[in-house]
Amino acid sequence: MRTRTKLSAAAVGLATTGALVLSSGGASGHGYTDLPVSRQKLCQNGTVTNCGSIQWEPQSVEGPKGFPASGPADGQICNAGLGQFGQLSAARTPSGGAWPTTRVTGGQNYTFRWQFTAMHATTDFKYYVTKPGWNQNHNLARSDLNLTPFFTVPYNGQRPPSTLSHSGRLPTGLSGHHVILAVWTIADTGNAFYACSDVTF
Ligand SMILES: [Cu+2]
Repeated sequence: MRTRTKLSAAAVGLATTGALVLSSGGASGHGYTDLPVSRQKLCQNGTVTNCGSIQWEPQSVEGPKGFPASGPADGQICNAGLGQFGQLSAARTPSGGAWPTTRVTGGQNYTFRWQFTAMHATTDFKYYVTKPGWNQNHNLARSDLNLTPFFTVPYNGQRPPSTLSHSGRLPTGLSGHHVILAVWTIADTGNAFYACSDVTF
């Protein structure tokens, strides 16, 4: 399911049959958040340019599960530790600008949404947010985050629909630019999917 595998499979598929490309696509499907819009989605839809290969596969930000005790290393949380998607963890976009933000209101419910290209058996969804005074000038790290999720959706090993929305209350006491980290933990593999969304409270 790593990109290298998929790229080589796709290359073989181009040289041989379309069926191989199709089976490769099926095996590599996963998911990402689009509400609030995630960095990988901003790269995919062209709002943020020069992101590299993530623009072709915003669903592929997959890394070890177990955050925050384990999971991707500090500075690589938003790219799930995958070097080819490193742009996602940078404090600024590839062109040096600020990541576009979604406006949200603390203390109110927000409807988070995932888009899935494969509906894996799911342990849960967890949402984290940066702390007041977080360091906005380096790659996101655990020290920037409140490591207690503000919203958890247990899923008991079920498979989600292709689009999943759930409503959770945003924390109070935050203002200005923050990052929401969404983590989709898979029940039957060692992996989870990571999505960082920039918001303005
Ligand atoms: Cu998958």
